[in-house]
This record gives sequence, C-alpha cells and structure tokens, in this order.
Amino acid sequence: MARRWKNELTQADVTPQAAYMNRRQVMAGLAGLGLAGMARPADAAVLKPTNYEAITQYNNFYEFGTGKDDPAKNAHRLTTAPWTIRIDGMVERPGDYALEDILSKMTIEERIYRLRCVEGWSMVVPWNGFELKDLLDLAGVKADAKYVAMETLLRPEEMRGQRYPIIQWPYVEGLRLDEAMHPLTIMANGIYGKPIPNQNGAPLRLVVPWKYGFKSIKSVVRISLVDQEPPTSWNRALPNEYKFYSNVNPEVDHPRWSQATERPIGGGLLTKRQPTLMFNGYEKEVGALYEGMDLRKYF
Ligand SMILES: Nc1nc2c(c(=O)[nH]1)N[C@H]1C(S)=C(S)[C@@H](COP(=O)(O)O)O[C@H]1N2
Ligand SMILES: [Mo]
Repeated sequence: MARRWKNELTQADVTPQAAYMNRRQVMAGLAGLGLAGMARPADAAVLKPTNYEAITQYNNFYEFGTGKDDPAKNAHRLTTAPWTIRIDGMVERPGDYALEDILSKMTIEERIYRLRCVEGWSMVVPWNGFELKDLLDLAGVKADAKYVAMETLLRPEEMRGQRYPIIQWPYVEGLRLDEAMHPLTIMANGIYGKPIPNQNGAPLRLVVPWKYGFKSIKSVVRISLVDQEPPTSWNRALPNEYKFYSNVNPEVDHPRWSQATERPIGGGLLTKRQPTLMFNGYEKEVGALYEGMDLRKYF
C-alpha cells in the first residue's frame, strides 16, 4: 500500500533518552511486528538515542490508576491475547474481528508524531501502526455514517482503576468520520518497533496527533459507525472543560490553565517549556477539516 503521508519529524525530534536501543534490537522488534522489511525507521533509530523510558513510564491510563507511574506499575496484569475488536453500526461487514486477522491485512509503518496532553506536557513518539481508514475500509463504511465511536476494554479484574468511579467506565471516545479517515489518524500496535507496552494501550490504540492526548483512546475493543456525535469520556465527566473536538490550540485556554506552552517530558528537570503549535504542528495537514468553524466554540 502506498504511503499517503510522509513524516516531517525525524529521529532527532524524538524525546531524548537514557536507554539506547541498538539496531539489532530495533530489527528484532520490527520482525516481531511483521515489519522486518521496513528499513527506514531502523536506520534512523541507529543514529539517535530515544527515550523509550519516558514514553513507557510517564502515562495517562486511568484504568490502571491516576498517577503518572501507575500504568507502568499495574498494566502488566492486562491480558492482551486473544483480542477481538467489534466493528458495528453503519458498516457493510459488522462483526468481531480478531486482532491478528486485522493486522495480517494492514500495512504497518512508523509514524513519528508529537503527543500533546491537555494537562500541558508533551512527547514525541515513534509509533508503529496502520491508518484507521484502512480498517474502516475493511469493514465497509455505509454512506450515512458520520462519526466513529470507540470503546476501551471493560475488565475491572485486570484494570484495577475501573473498580473506582473516577470516570464512567468503559472509556469512550469519538471522531467525525472525515477526521477518522484522515491519513494522519492511525491505530498503533507498536512503539520503537516493539509491540506497544500495555501502559501505552496494548494491543491496539488510536493515535490522533493534532488533538489533545485524551482523544487517543487505548486498548480499543469496539469501533462503531454512527450518525450522531458520540459521547466522550472527558466531555461526560467535565462538560464545561472538554468538548468533542479537543484540537490542540495554543490560543484557546483551558478554563483552568493556559494552553500556550507545554513541558516536554524526558529531557530532565531543567527542560524549558516550549510553545504549543496550532493543531499540534499539523495545521497544514488538517486545518482544512475545520474551515469556517469557530474554534473557540467548538474546542
Ligand atoms: N482508555 C484510555 N485511553 C486513554 C487514557 C485513559 O485514561 N484511558 N488517557 C488518555 C490521555 S489523557 C493521554 S495524554 C494519552 C496518553 O498516552 P500515553 O500514555 O501512551 O502517552 O492516552 C489517552 N488515552
Ligand atoms: Mo492527556
């Protein structure tokens, strides 16, 4: 399948790190994901160290606790195989899709993306994954579908955070269909050429790089094509603070803090805050999706 979008970030933009991954480890990881033929990211990875630790130990995944280090401590309890994803609603071929069947039909590639959390911190993550559009095409989206709704696994026995009503479980998110079909929108099953760690949303999570991190729902078990704007977890919890779109926008402050700058994670305590970019730096690619929309109203 042809690449429809090209990385502008290089390995030099990846969150700097302590643990250095050598070429052999990267290639082994790629082989494990069925990516052995994918030379470019491995060649890039050999040039620069990457901060695998920061990305896999500083997480938001409330199903495993609300502390930044809780997911890394607790997520090993999650069983991620076998894994099926129900695709239903307005599709030609609804059903329970086994993850391995999905992956066998997808083209896995590396996408180095900025990740901006609404709390004001950021990372740059080299994901491995496939375009959500390819999965939606597999299921066959019907003409009247307008939105995509997604749901995280509900399994309080393994996800201890779900034993507490921090938010309404399961975690749910959604995109407008054109956002979901955009070539920047991927489903990730790997980081740094290795299988995605549980704390980062194994075995498959959404990544929408121009939106605040909470839109990128983890450990997805259901994808529904619908014709109404679906409910989303953080809008349901705090409707005045989080609305449906949640596009990164340095000019629209959160009601309780500024969104003009962000703190890069993984560079040490002296790391300076940096300016937050419109649409997290992806304005050229996605700005047209929101033409004519009042972004102060639809935030
Ligand atoms: N199911 C689920 N998905 C989730 C979250 C969560 O708590 N539960 N947290 C979100 C938030 S707030 C962010 S910033 C990103 C963090 O992804 P990372 O831990 O891989 O950096 O995941 C998002 N996806
Ligand atoms: Mo977040």
